[in-house]
Amino acid sequence: MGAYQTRAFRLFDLIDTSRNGYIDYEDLQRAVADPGSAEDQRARIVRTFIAGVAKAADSDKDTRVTKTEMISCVERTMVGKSVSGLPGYVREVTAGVFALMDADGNGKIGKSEFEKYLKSRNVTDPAATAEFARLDRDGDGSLTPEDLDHAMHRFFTAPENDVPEHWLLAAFSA
Ligand SMILES: [Ca+2]
Ligand SMILES: [Ca+2]
Ligand SMILES: [Ca+2]
Repeated sequence: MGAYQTRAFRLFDLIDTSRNGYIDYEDLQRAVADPGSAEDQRARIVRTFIAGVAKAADSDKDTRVTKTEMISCVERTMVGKSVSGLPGYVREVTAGVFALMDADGNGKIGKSEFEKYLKSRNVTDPAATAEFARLDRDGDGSLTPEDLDHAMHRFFTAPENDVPEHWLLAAFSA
């Protein structure tokens, strides 16, 4: 199995909270009590991905998505295509993760915002913190929405193993 398949399956397993081997509406998280809170934002990100992938990947129309369906969808819609061609729901998820990290809402993510985000998601792996420098393509100490679009594109399409992924998986882990 190639590197992007492995990453997509890690994401799949995080989303499949009912552990039945499908991404389906059982995996949708209940609305949280506090609208606008970080937990609510995060639940929306997960819902956006599930709804998008349910539409884009369910080739046999049985209202649930298998890993095979997800990978064929990734290969059909993302692999070999440019960053600007990322499907709408994927871009929406990326924008959601960006907003979750951008605590002060200034349209950029500083290193401390990135670290706070990881901490809030209970991610303590030093490799996760080190992703900031790798995501910051121009090295100016802050991340733009475009940086995350590129990272998302690499997550789903790059043939190499060593691609930043904690920043994304953190938003999907319960
Ligand atoms: Ca299906
Ligand atoms: Ca910010
Ligand atoms: Ca930058």
